Amino acid sequence: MKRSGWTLCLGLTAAIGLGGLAAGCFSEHNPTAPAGGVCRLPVDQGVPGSVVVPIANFAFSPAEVRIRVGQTVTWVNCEEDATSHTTHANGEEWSSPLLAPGQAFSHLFDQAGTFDYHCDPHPFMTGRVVVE
Ligand SMILES: [Cu+2]
Repeated sequence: MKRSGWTLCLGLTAAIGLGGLAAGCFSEHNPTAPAGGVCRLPVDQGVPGSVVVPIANFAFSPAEVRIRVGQTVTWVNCEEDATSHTTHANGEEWSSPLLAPGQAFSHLFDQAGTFDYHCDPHPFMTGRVVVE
């Protein structure tokens, strides 16, 4: 029974290649390993065509994204500790609740423009969405 996980990894090797697989198997079998930038987006938040802005190390990265009218930006808190963040438009076009690590917030941009935003608990965290 314990070998089933490894069997799965071996199967994936063929599908995605040795490099990606080695990392995947390692983390899967070593829960104490650092996440190494792994940031999971909840399945129901994955909007096709949307742009994901990870929040990590007290920063939106990238700080500026360019999208087209009708696209969605999804922010996801990728902090590896318990730090919560928000994404809050300076012009009040959107305002997320506090996002704990692993949580995401999406906003659909239906108008062109330049939208600056910040994080409420950490006003030094700023970002910009340019909608063309
Ligand atoms: Cu913050």
